[in-house]
Parts: sequence; C-alpha cells; structure tokens
Amino acid sequence: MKKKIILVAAAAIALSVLAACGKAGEEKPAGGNNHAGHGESSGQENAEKPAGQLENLQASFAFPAGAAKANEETELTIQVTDKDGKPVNKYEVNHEKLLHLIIVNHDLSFFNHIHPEFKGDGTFTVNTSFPAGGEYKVFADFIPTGGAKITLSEWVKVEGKEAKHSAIAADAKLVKEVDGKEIELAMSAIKPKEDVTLTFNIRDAKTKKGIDNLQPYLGAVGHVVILSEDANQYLHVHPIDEKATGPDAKFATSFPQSGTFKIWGQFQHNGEVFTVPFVVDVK
Ligand SMILES: [Cu+2]
Repeated sequence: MKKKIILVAAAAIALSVLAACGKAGEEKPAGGNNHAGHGESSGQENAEKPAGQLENLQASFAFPAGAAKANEETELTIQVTDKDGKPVNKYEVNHEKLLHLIIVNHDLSFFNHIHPEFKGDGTFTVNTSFPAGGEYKVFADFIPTGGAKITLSEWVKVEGKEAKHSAIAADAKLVKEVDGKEIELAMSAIKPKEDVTLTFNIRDAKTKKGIDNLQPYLGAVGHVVILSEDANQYLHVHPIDEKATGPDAKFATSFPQSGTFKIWGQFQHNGEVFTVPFVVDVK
C-alpha cells in the first residue's frame, strides 16, 4: 500500500524569515523579525517587507513512495506554497543553489547538507537516505524571488531501528581532526546576543602546516550551520571574506540565546568537501 505522508510546516511556528543575503556575513536566527527582501544591503531592520503573497509561506515535506526506511534511498519532496496554497515557482540562486536542505537527527549526531532539484509546481525533490530510524529535522533554506530569505523546517519520521541517543555536550577542546585536517575553532565571544566571530584555523593534521589553498565551496570559502540543542534555533552563517582560501576562515554571527549549540563548518580542499562539528555552551 502506498501511503503518502505529508507534513505541513506551520508557517507561524517553523517559518523563520532570515536577513537578506545582500552582504556576506551574519544571518539572523530562526524566529527573528521580518527583514528586507533579497538584494537590500542597507542592513536596515525596517526596510521594505516582502510582497504580501510571499508572507506566510509553507513547506510540505513528503516521502512520495511511502514511509522512509533507515538505510534505504528514498525520494524526499519539498513543496513550497504561498498563503493561498498556490505553489511558489520563482527562487533566487543563493550560494549557487535554489534551495539548501539541512537534515539532522534528534541528538544532532547526524548532519547532511544537500541540494534538491526544482521540478516545477513549487516542488523540489532529492534522493537521500537516513542512517537509522527515528525523528529527523529537515530545514529548507531558500529565497523566493521578491521575498526574503526564509528557512522552513519540520520533523519527519524514518522507520527502522533507532540509534542510541547520546546527550549533546560541549567539547572540552575546540580542536578536531577530520579527513587528515586539524581544525581549530576560536570564538571571539561566547555570550548570547553578542556579535561573535568564529575563526576556523585549518591545517594539515600531520605537518600542522596551515592549509592556504582551500577551494570555494558553493561560492565561498566555507559554510557554517549552527543549531541549538533542541534544533529550534537555526543559523546559516556565511564567511566574512568569501574569497579567503585559508588557513583561517572567519564567520560572523550572534547566538540568539544561551544554551548548548552545535556548529558544523563545511570546507573544500583538493576537490573534497569536509564537515567539522563542534559543540559549545553559550552562557
Ligand atoms: Cu547548501
């Protein structure tokens, strides 16, 4: 039997209108105020609002083949509709893609960043798989043409044996080794609602020599996604200097509240993308 699971993200709850990406650097966390439309770089909080039709957008996340099962490739669709339920068909290219999809599991031990393809009728589609059963939160990050940058999210259920839930805890040391690289994260501040610069220093794990030939990934030196422990607060942060090539990659952001946050930095070197996670306490 084919069962269609449709989960509608309630716009009022899940919708987060993020700052326009007219300038590189910080974007606002989910739950922020409405901000100027794409292309505005004045940084004014009260600049023009998106056109009426593009307020209260909704996203429906669905597995058209039925329930998703752990470790099986399955199609995931995202349909974006306006406040009247009409499909939204025009999007701005943002960091080389029309839509960025971030998927995490319940304890944030799993992270995936993929790019569904637009198929018309407001619908994006991508084939993906999940490493275990359980709940996953899916974030669709995009800019409707004429509207503001927005992230719509929903929890989706995946059938299968659930992995052991491990509590998320702040890292004692902000140094990680991933794919032969040693990455150290320095933070200029670690208090809520303060401007903070995240500096990733990327070096060869063996020689400890700084890597200065990072390649652009999605048009920038790197991408950073930050989630609160409960996955309610989502921040997608772009570099201060998109054209940097390492060993340092700097990002400006602000944590919306105190608590434990997980930070994923994504970079590209020698044609390979690597993802480095950190967990920090903001207090
Ligand atoms: Cu992306």
